[in-house]
Amino acid sequence: MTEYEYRLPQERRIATEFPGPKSAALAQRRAKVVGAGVASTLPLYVADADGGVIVDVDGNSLIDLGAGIAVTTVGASNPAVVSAVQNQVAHFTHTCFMIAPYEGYIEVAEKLAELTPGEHEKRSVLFNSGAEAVENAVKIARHATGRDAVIVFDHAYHGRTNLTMALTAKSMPYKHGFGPFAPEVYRAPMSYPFREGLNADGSAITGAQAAARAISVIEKQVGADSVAAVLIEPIQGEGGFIVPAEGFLPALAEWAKSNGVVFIADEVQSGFTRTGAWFASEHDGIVPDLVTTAKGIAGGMPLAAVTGRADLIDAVHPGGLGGTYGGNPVSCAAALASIEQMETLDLNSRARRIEETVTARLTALSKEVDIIGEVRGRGAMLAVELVVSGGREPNPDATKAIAARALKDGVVVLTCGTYGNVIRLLPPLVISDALLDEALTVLEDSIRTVAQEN
Ligand code: PLZ
Repeated sequence: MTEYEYRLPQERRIATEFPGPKSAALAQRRAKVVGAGVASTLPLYVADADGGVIVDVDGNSLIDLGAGIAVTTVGASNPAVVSAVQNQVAHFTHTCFMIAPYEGYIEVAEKLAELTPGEHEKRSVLFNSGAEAVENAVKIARHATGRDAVIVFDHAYHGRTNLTMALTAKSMPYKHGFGPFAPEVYRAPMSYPFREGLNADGSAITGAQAAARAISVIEKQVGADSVAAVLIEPIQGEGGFIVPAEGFLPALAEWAKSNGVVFIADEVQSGFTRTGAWFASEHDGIVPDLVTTAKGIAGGMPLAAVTGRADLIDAVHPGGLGGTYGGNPVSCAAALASIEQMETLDLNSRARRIEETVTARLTALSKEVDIIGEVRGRGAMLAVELVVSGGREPNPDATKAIAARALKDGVVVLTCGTYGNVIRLLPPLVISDALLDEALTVLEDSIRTVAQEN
């Protein structure tokens, strides 16, 4: 990585018990006014964040391996983003692109056309959140095809709004008690190599076989000519950082193409250099018809997009897509600065370096302890799936215990997975090598300790 100037000391510093007195006081105030349905992973309240650290109100400095769920790829206070935002707010915070348009929105759309997979003519529409982008991709696909059905997959996560809850697989906590859900959503089996059975002859199920299985469900239960879209995360995020078997995504994309079905890649979590490529779709050589993006796109400011084939997106009548804040000028300025930072700091290479370091260390550890089922992922979207000693049974208790121990020692790691048994690593890509190494040592110690207790 070329030079990145850190504002805060890049260090792990434990100043108090967790939570410290100021965080404890904030927790008390929070309980009286903030809805209980919003849960926080950390018991600490943030005062500052930069590079690879989060500093709390009591002066603790934690190493951040979560990046606010894959958002602060360029850092939580990247100087280029800060200055672009400051400059933009000093001019105008909002005019509403649907009322009085501005250049920043167009520039972001130009960048999206350049960076997303494929050389075809593209259009983009900007929104505020990942869920909103996914909803709009479905709107576009339905409008363009005149069909209703949307195919999603086991373990999928696409958001918390009514339609995206229907698209999301996991009931607790995302859907439980929140129905009824939007209709015409059908779920197909995913390719999940670690949890897949083997063929009768003991060979692993290939991506092509897993795709054939999914396609058969779609054709038998829905019918190809009713399907508007196949919607999939090229690497599943909340569902467990599941990397499908090679060939799965290309076979699905091919089937979609030959059946007039819109193939939507949800790259909200995997996009924008996270996996060592601009988009995770590139690893599988697929060119989606539509791509949804959010999170990493704007360095922490809320922005999301649907980008894709001009003929599909332009099929929608003028006025059919929009929203008051979609493509807010401050978020657009932040996005342009973030993307420029990804380019100048070459964060794709950085993500691949992080993959090498982390994978080597955790794979070595997996030979030493027997609760690591699999180490997987791409770039800086990496995961450890935890199992009951020696087998494949999910081990959510060990997972929670490991994350809690790491936190106690000043390292923030997030968990995920349908079975709650996956530790995921999503560091800001500007984290220093030294800090990443230190965080890995803490994580390894936590895993070793928990493995001994199991
Ligand atoms: N699609 C692939 O990962 C958001 C959500 C965490 P929003 N993932 C983190 C939580 O518990 O709410 C996500 C995603 C993929 C869509 C979304 C939704 O993005 O910006 O949270 O709406």
